[in-house]
Amino acid sequence: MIDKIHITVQGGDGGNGCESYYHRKDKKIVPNGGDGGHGAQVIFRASENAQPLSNFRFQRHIVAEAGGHGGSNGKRGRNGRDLIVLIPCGTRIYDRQRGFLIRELLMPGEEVVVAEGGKGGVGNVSDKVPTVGEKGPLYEVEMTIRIAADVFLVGLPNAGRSAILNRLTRAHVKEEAYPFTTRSPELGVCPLPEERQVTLCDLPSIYSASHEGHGVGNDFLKHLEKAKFILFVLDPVSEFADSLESGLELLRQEISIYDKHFLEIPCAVIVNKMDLPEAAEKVKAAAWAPKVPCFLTSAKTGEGLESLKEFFAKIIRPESS
Ligand SMILES: Nc1nc2c(ncn2[C@@H]2O[C@H](COP(=O)(O)OP(=O)(O)OP(=O)(O)O)[C@@H](O)[C@H]2O)c(=O)[nH]1
Ligand SMILES: [Mg+2]
Repeated sequence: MIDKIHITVQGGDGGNGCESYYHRKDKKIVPNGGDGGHGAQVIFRASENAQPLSNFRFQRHIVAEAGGHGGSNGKRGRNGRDLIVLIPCGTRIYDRQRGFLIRELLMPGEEVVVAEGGKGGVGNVSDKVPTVGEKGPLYEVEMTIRIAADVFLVGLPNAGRSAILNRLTRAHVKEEAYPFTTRSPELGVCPLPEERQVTLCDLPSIYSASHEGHGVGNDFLKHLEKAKFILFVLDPVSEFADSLESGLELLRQEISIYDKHFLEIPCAVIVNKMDLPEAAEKVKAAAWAPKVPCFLTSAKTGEGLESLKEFFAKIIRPESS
């Protein structure tokens, strides 16, 4: 899933002013060139029916309509028609060159002018000096979106997050026996009783050096800003942590480095791979009891996944499903 895209946005060029003369019967020459029309602006509008950000890959340069050129007899060129670009609600729009946030559009119908149109040129009517229209300004824009899922799966590499997402939803995310398979957030919808559902998001893995940019980095943690719930997925036989406790502590530490408020998001723990005898033994020996709800699961056999769904039904209120 693409959550960030770079594009260029350009306002429409202004139309040129016209230089023309009217030869009167009394031999007098009267300048009568009209002004050029103004170029159109590019307006981004939030909409629930907008295409996903990924579709902008096929439309990297957005340009608004140019203004018409002025004509003789003082005829003014027409103004370009503004270009409305629908973008998903929750998109943040940044000016990349000047490095600031232009706006975050949250609610449907909210809009912002991203590129203004160039002014139309002046015609030579009334002896003015004719000018060409202004070029529409060009901006390099970055759009990012926060994923609005109910539950985010956070874990060390290879813990089985993607496997759990695939078992609970109809997602077909790649699961492999090596770490860092998932490189961008993946979504799936898990059906619950009474026609309810919960949206799950599998985030790429984090480990002790994620905040230094290693692995897949930690930029994707921005999506936790909208998280209602975090499920920490732990692997008892992980090579990235000595124990379940230290694994959870490492995950909590990494998310708090990104934003300490993330520690306040309600959470639960999944101890996965319970079908492996060595995992089951380690869990038994550790006799660890985290302070938050804990589920013992196996994405391979399906163990514990029904209890997890029952838990989702409790934590996700009907109106938000
Ligand atoms: N035995 C067993 N293997 C599992 C289980 N869950 C996942 N696996 C395996 O563990 C490996 C990693 O699973 P993934 O789902 O790709 O793990 P991930 O947490 O998404 O890992 P990355 O995205 O690569 O960081 C795969 O080979 C899975 O088949 C489980 O419950 N039991
Ligand atoms: Mg994965």
